Amino acid sequence: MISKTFLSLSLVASIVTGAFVPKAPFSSPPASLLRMGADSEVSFGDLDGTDVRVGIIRTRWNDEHVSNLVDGAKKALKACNVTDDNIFVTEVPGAFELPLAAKFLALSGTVDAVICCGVLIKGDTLHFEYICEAVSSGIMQIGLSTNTPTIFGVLTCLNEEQVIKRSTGENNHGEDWGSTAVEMALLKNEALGVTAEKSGKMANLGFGDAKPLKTDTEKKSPGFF
Ligand code: RBF
Repeated sequence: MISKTFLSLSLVASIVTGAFVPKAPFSSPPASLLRMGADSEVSFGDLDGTDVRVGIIRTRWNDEHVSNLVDGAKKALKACNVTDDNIFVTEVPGAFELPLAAKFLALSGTVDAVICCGVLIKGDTLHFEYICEAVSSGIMQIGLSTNTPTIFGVLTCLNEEQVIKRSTGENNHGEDWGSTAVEMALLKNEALGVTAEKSGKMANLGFGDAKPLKTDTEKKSPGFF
């Protein structure tokens, strides 16, 4: 009952503000603009992250592998025009600490997206299972509760060989995470009707003719996030 009411309110608020108008089917960028991610499982359009600020939170556990992933993420951010000044890197001890640090960073309001970067390798005990579950659901919750796109940049592998395959060379998953962070930051801005500071343009990610919200009342409309 409560969730039905909430959904109806969200829908009404979205229609009233006119800011969140999904197109069906979602338009995809022309093939010429597509860049393939690591292992070619996902493709990305032409993302302009000129005004996007990204926080990377990385673990010291599995330091070497995580550094490779962070390098991959930075490479993709730069390919999307994110400037060095707009990339912030913070460390935490292990993956279990990632969600809370992501929450602090998201609440600081200083970034448009957060990438949580770590590597979990299965050992002989049940720690792996507990930490994987806690970290993945924790990171999801931070995105949903703070409205800051929070990227799950954590490899959960059975052994080091699997980690190396996914964190080096052409198959560095960090690159996907960098592009995903920019896409989600732009998508959030588009959904909220925020135009890019420099170009004054809206990203074209499928939310239709989003118009900037005009009044504080519209911005605080119940049910809209
Ligand atoms: N943190 C990681 O980021 N990756 C790991 O593979 C990892 N393995 C762990 C295995 C054990 C047995 C323990 C006790 C901790 C491990 N941690 C790992 C650290 C964990 O994420 C966290 O930093 C600590 O549990 C402190 O909260």
